[in-house]
Amino acid sequence: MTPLPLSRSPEVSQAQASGQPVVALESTIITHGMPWPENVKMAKRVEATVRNGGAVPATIAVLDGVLHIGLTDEQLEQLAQAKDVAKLSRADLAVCLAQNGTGATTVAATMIAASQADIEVFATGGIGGVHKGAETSFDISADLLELAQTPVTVVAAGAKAILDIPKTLEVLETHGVPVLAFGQAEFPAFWSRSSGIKSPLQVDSATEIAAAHRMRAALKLPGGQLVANPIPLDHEIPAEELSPTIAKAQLEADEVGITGKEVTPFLLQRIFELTEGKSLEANITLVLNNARLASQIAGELNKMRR
Ligand code: PSU
Ligand code: MN
Repeated sequence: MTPLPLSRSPEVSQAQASGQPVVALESTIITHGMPWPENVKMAKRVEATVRNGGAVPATIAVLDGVLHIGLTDEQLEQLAQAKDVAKLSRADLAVCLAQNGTGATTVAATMIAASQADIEVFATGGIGGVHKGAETSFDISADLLELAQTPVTVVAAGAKAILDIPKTLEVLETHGVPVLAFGQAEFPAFWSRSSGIKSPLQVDSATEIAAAHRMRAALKLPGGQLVANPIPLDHEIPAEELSPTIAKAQLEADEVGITGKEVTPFLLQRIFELTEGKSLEANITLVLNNARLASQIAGELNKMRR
């Protein structure tokens, strides 16, 4: 069989050899989710937060045909500044590796890589979901189907208002993905703690999340879990405040005819521009908050037998 060109950073190799907890981090949030230079600052702060939480960060990306599990600061800087980096989801990963290409991994592709590298927990900001108007566009992120088949617990801040939250939850339910709101009954909506929609499930500690992860394996169920961690109170932006901006960005996307994998990056960028950075600041805060929780979960998982 063709061997997988996978390379762990020395820090990640050492952590795994000595049984320390590791948290996976994605790279599309760096290349397509935030503008330079805030993107690289965010990436480094997230890594520092994971270390402070007692775990080792593994930022994942494909560089020149190698699937990297953990990047050096130099690799991170290069990726964050590079123009036209490919956005790699499940469909693109093998082709990029085979062509010796370079690309940033989405939630779906990062889950695949994490699982290959024996990493069980992954922190990000927002996952992809079912877009508004999906009944005609069929735009449903591959992230949702990945959660149904790859055994990684993903910590995100719920779903963005660029997505249709009820439809996103329906698809997750259909595919048997546990959706766990952390510390509250409501499913959080990324920039705000409330969405007006009850979460399918609630958990109140990292220990419970880790135990549920292990129990899923005991049941021999494929797939992971989605932990929906609400943004810290002092940073939330009320839904009413952002909704005209989101509607405007969406209208523009339709007018320009944006489709496929360009939809999410286009909307994110326009929303950052239209809010003059306010949404970006909140976005960074919630990623850090998710990194903190993911480190705790990784620590708890380490205490439990596989
Ligand atoms: N949502 C965000 N920030 C992001 C993304 C989503 O708030 O950076 C990125 C993630 O990498 C996610 C991807 O996996 O977009 C989903 O893209 P799509 O909707 O094309 O599947
Ligand atoms: Mn899509």
